[in-house]
Amino acid sequence: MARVTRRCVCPLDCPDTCQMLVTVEDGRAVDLRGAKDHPFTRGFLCGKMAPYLERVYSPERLLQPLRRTGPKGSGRFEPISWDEALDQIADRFRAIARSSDGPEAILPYSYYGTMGKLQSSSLDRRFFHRLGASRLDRTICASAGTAGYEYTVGRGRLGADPMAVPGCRLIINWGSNTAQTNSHLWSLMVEARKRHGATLIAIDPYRSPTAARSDWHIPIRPGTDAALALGLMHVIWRDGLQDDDYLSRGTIGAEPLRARVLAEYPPDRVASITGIDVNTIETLARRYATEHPSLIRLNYGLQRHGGGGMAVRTIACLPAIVGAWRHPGGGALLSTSGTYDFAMDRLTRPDLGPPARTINMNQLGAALTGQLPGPPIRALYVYNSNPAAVAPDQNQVLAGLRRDDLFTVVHEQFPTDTVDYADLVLPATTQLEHLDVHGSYGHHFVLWNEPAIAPRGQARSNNDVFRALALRLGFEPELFPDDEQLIAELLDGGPSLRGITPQRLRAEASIRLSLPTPFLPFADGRFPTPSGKCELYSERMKADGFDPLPTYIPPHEDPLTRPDLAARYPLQLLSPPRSQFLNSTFANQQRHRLQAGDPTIELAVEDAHSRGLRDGDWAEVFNDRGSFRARVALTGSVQPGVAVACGIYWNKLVPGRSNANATTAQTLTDMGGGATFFDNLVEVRPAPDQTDQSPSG
Ligand SMILES: Nc1nc2c(c(=O)[nH]1)N[C@H]1C(S)=C(S)[C@@H](COP(=O)(O)OP(=O)(O)OC[C@H]3O[C@@H](n4cnc5c(=O)[nH]c(N)nc54)[C@H](O)[C@@H]3O)O[C@H]1N2
Ligand SMILES: Nc1nc2c(c(=O)[nH]1)N[C@H]1C(S)=C(S)[C@@H](COP(=O)(O)OP(=O)(O)OC[C@H]3O[C@@H](n4cnc5c(=O)[nH]c(N)nc54)[C@H](O)[C@@H]3O)O[C@H]1N2
Ligand SMILES: [Mo]
Repeated sequence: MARVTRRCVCPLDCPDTCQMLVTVEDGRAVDLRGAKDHPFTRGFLCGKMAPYLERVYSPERLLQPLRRTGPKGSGRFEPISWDEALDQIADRFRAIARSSDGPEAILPYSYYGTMGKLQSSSLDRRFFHRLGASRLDRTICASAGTAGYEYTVGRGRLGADPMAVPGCRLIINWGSNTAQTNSHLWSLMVEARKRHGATLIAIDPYRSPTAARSDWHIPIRPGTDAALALGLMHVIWRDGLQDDDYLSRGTIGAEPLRARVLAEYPPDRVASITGIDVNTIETLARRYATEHPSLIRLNYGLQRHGGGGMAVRTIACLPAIVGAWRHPGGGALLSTSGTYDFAMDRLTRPDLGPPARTINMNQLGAALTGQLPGPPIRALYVYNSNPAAVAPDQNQVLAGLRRDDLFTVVHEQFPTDTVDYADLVLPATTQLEHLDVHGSYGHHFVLWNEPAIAPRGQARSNNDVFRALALRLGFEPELFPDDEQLIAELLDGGPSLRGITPQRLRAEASIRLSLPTPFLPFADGRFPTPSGKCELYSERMKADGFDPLPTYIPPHEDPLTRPDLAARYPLQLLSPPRSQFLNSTFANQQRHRLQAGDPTIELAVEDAHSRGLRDGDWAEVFNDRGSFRARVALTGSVQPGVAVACGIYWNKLVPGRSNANATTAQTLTDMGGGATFFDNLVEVRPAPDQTDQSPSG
C-alpha cells in the first residue's frame, strides 16, 4: 500500500493559518492533523477543521458542472460538460464586453473561501483586469480598521509579535473573540497568565467565550470604543502617567490630543456614552499605563460600526502614549499581514486592461438592482464566497440575484444559498486538491500547500478555470502561466522574503519571514507614516476630510442620537461568527450543525420578558430591511438594549429561510468603505407559529 504524508495549510479566513499533516493511502486522504513541529500551530487544529476530511469526501460536494433548470433560487440543475459551461461563459462575457454596456457590466465577486495567494488573488485578478470588468473593492471584513490603523501607525499593518505574547503582563482583547476566532493566539495569552499572572481583559458588549474566560470583562455599549479610548487618555494625561520620552521621540500631535481629551472626555462624560462606570475607566487607565508589557489585541468587532475606522485609529494611539511599543509583545496587534512583502502587484496586475469602475462589495444589493452609477450588472461571477448568506441587506442582494436578465456563474465546493441562484455552477477543488502558498494575518510564517490528493470528480481549481476562460477569450497565454511560475513571481518580493525561494519553501513547507526575533516594529519610535512618527495628529486625515485628531463618531443606528429610530427598533444587534462555522463555511455539515444547534438570539432577561419571550422560545428579529428567526437564549450574556445572534447560518437550512443579514445594512463605515454589520437596530417579537419551525430546505 502506498502511504505518504503531505504538508498542507488550513485555507480558512482566520489569523491562525495552521499547518496540517495529511496522510494519504493509495490516493485517499485517511488522516489530517495539526503539525506538532510548527511553532504557531503546535499540533492542534480547531474543531471546525479537525474533521476537514468529512468536508473533502462529503457526498454533498459539487463534483460536476451544472446548468439551471428551475427558476432562480430553486436550486434545480442538470449536469453539463466543462466544455459547454466554459464556452457559454466565454460567449456571454464576449457578447457583453462588445455590447454598448461594455465589460464593466461584468462583476467578479469573491472573498476568502481560501486564503491561498494563488487561488484567492492571482489569475482571477489578471483575468478580470484584462477583460475590463468592474473592479471589486473587497471591503467586507477589514478595510475600516486597516484605514484607521494606517493613518495612525503607517502603511503595512505592522504590529506586535504574536510569538512574544507569553511575555505580556496585561492583555486587552478589544472587540476580539480571540478564544474562538484566533485560538492559537489565545493559547499564548493563557500561557502569559500561567507564566507570570498576566491579566486578560475583554472589552466587548457581549460576554463572548473570550470575555467569559478573561479575568476582567468590561461590557461596553456597542460602537462607543473610541469614546472609551479617549477617556483612558484623559486619565493617563490628567494623572501624568504618559511616557513623555516616547511621546516626544515617537509621535506627533501629542499636545493637541492632550488638550482635546482633557477638555472633552472626562470619565463621567465617557461613562454616559459607553455605559461603563467611572471607576472602571479610572482603574483600566491606570493599569494600562503602568503594567508592561501590555498588548491590545484589536480585532473586528469594533470596526463594524459607522465610526469603526476612527475607533481603530483612536485605540491605535494608546500604545504610543504609554510607550507600550518598547517591550517585546507590547503594543497593538490588528493584523500581521503587512509584514509580508509579497509581490502582489506582479501577481494581480492591476495595470492590465482599460480603467474600470470600482464597486464596493458591501453594496452588492445596490449594484445588482441598478442603484449605482454606470452600466447595469449583466453578469456576475462568484467564487470563494457565499454572498446570498454573508452580504449585508440580504433581501436586496436576493432581489438582484433573482433577476432573470442577470447571468450568474458560481464556482463552489457545495450547493450554498448563492449556488441556488446560479445559471451555471462550477465544481471547485478543496485545499487538499490544489497547490498554493499562504501568508497569514496572525503570525509571520510563509507556508506551502502541497496537493495531497487528485481533484475529486470533475472539480477544478479557481486558477485552472481562469486559464481555460482566458484561452477561450484569446488572452495572452503568458499572462496565465502555471501555478509554479506564479509562486516564483509572488515570492520575488521585498526584504521580508529574502532567501525564501520556491525550492526552499517546497522543501521546508513553512519558513518564518526574514525579521528580527522577537519582532518589535516600533520600539525605536520610528513609524512608516509621512512624518516618520506615530501620528496622533494626521495631516493625511485632514486632507481626506476627516478630523485630524482622534474623536468619537457615534454609530449610524445609535439609540442615543437616533431616538426616532430607537423608538421602533430599540435593540442594538450584533451578529458575530459562531465557533462551529467559519463565516458560512461548514454551516451545511452535519457535525458542525449539530454542535451549533438552532440559530439563537441572546437577550437580557428584562428585554425578553417585556416582550413576552422566555428562554427557548422562537422569536422573530426584524427591522425595515427584513427579518429572521432564532431561539431566545437567556444566558446573562448581554446588557439591556443589546442583542446577539451568532452566525452565519445558511438561509435554506434554517426556519424562515433567512439569517441575520436580512436585517443588516449596506451603509458603509466612516473610512475604508467597510461593512457595518454590527451597527444595526432591531426589534424582537414572538415568532408567529411556535410549533412549526422546521426548515423547508
Ligand atoms: N470560529 C470562527 N473563527 C473565525 C471566524 C468564524 O466565522 N468562526 N471568522 C474569521 C474572520 S473572517 C474574521 S474577520 C475574524 C473575526 O474575529 P473577531 O474580531 O474576534 O470577530 P467577531 O466575533 O466578529 O468580533 C469580536 C467581538 O467583538 C464584539 N463587538 C461587537 N461590537 C463591538 C463594539 O462595538 N465594541 C467592542 N469592543 N466589541 C464589539 C463582538 O461581540 C465579538 O465578541 O475571525 C476569524 N475567525
Ligand atoms: N452578519 C454578519 N455577516 C458577516 C460577518 C459577520 O460577522 N456578521 N462577517 C463578515 C466577514 S468578517 C467576512 S470575512 C465575510 C466572509 O464571507 P465569505 O468570504 O463569503 O465566506 P464564507 O461564508 O466562508 O464563504 C466562502 C465560500 O468559498 C468556498 N470556497 C472555499 N474554497 C474555495 C475554492 O478554492 N474555490 C472556490 N471557488 N470556492 C471556495 C466555500 O465553500 C464557501 O462557501 O462575511 C461577512 N459577513
Ligand atoms: Mo472576516
